[in-house]
Amino acid sequence: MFNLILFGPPGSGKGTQSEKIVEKYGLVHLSTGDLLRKERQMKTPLGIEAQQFIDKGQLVPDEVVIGMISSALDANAEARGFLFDGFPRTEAQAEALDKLLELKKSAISLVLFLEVNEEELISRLINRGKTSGRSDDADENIQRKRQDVYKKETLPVAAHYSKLKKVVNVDGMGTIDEIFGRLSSQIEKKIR
Ligand code: B4P
Repeated sequence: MFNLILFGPPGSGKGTQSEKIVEKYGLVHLSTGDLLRKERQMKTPLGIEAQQFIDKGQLVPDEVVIGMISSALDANAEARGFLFDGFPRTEAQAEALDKLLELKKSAISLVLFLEVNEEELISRLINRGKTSGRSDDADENIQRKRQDVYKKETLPVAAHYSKLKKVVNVDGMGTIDEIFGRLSSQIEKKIR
């Protein structure tokens, strides 16, 4: 199994690049952001609870997202590999993911870390907000809050996988195709 984490701050292009990666390499795409937005659309209790955190630029509680990922892994037992997009976002989530994969006699193969400077991130998200209709894209204060939460709660995930020598940093500035080329070459080094 080839299990990839696409890592990076909010707005670094994880969702954008994930679509291209899953199409090229046949992985199952698991985006906790997409899963949470689906729950909200369906107005499930989980979706309604999660939205209160998302609207403030905060993370949704660990047990909620870990439960969602655990069910998604079980629902795709035949997958040749997974692309985790926006997950794990805390150290507790990373530890839980490692355990879930271990139960499947598997592990994370590679973490690709998209590096983008903060001003570019804010500008991309403000732009996305013009058409996305997403409450968490609505204003710059929420964007800045999300970047702060990322630094405090999510960056330790990179340290967790760095200790296991699984992280490769990738320049996330440039055109979508240029960045996809850089990501693909790292994936191919690993699967070859
Ligand atoms: P997510 O849905 O994961 O989204 P994101 O971090 O905002 O964006 P992403 O990095 O995917 O950027 P995109 O490709 O869209 O999270 C939303 C919220 O859900 C979180 O804040 C949190 O509250 C909650 N949540 C999700 N997962 C969670 C978890 N595990 N634990 C707890 N809470 C969780 O790109 C951004 C924009 O830039 C787009 O408009 C795109 O078109 C543009 N763009 C992309 N690449 C570009 C490029 N190269 N040049 C110019 N523009 C580019």
